Amino acid sequence: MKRYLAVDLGASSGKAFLGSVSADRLVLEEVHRFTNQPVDIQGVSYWNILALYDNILQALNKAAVQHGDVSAVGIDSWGVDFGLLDARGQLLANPRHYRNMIGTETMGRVTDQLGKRWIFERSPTQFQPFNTLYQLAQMVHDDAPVLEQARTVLNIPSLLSYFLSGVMSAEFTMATTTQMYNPALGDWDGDLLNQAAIDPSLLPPIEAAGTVLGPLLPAVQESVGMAASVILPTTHDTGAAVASIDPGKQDTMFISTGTWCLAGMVLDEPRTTWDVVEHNFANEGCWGGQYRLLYNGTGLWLVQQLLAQWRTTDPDWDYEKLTELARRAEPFVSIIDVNAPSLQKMGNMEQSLRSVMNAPEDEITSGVLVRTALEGVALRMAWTRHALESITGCKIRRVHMLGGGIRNELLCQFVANATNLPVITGPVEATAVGNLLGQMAAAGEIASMDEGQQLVARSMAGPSYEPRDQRLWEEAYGAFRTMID
Ligand code: LFR
Repeated sequence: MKRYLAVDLGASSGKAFLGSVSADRLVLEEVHRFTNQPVDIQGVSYWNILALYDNILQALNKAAVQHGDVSAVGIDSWGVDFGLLDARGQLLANPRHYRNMIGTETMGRVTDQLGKRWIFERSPTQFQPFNTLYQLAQMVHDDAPVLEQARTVLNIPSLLSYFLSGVMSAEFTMATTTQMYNPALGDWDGDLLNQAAIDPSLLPPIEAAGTVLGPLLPAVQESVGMAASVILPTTHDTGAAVASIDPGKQDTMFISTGTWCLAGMVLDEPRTTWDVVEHNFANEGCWGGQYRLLYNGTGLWLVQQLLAQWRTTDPDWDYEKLTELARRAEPFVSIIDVNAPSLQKMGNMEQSLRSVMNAPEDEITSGVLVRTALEGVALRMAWTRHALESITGCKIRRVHMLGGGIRNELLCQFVANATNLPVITGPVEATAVGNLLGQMAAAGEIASMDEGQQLVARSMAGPSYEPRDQRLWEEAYGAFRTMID
């Protein structure tokens, strides 16, 4: 039996799963799990890229110890961030965390200079201050010394795959998150890069998801105790997650849940009408060259941050305890927009949340804080449903939630209530599963992605939810609309 190792890097943790096909089922085996803890130095937050790489080596080694060999390894991660390599292929600096860009003026400066419409016509993704385009434009603006030495920009999965294989690459699904990729050209947009004073030669050629990079470097093979090929799966985590499910006819809204709630629909072509920009939707690349028309909303970020904050004084806090308190808390004590910029920064989340809540201090218990955050996520998803219908003209009849956030049954129920739609769920490990399917398709283990998605549907479907408490949620949605419009 052939085994494939998926390394899935999220903004707060990393996981490695072995996947194989047995008795017509996809079998997942977790081999390694680790925290992804950014490191703050003097006000700048960095990814601990060496710790991430070291954990990938540990995962490979554990797989070797348990099973002798694996056929391939593939890495996916969050979007937009990158490392810079010098002329000898050495990493020049620690990759920075995209959240440093929140509250900065660079996106405004670049869009004022080039025009939002001009940028969108070339690269029709969501305008986010942290897109690679703006991160690089900021370095240009600041005359960052590393840029002078830099010869190559690699997004995180490509950087780590390069450490393993020695091969530099870019991958289509990740490229579409940068706002430097032009779907009409099928390539980086040279005009856009030149106008932003970014040297186009920094960017390697773009490969399709499912490209085999080559074998592990000999030194890596020696250190982990096995040989394997390195494959570029769908390297953007959201793309990998969505690749794990049959996106259905255009009557289904998927929501990939985790730190973010990424909601949308899979289409054959990017949607480039101006209302996409007005609603701040993205066109992100999918396996096989399709596109997700997608809204990038805050997911469990607020709850993750509350938990991290409360744990510093009481290590007994965990998700179950938080969710139970939220379940028992008073509904709709305050309605918030979970996408508010003040909630996106790292720091004292309890205080940030309290300051956007419109309720007497003594009513804001821990349970209320968590419940307000979850209700807010669900209300944003209801808004996303209506926005998606208005942009596409399609009628959405059900929601398919996938990813780690579906473990939170309260969130799934709230999404059913807020959207007034039935919710189906699964798989929990959508990103790793989508990553595995990409490797299996590349290696010929499955004949097509469709076949893989059916395999997943047979192997790992989760519970379903029906909408409840309609009057209460409709009223809350009305209040939410008034607040954001
Ligand atoms: C989700 C995600 C989103 C992207 C955000 C930052 O993990 O990849 O798609 O907008 O992280 O990169």
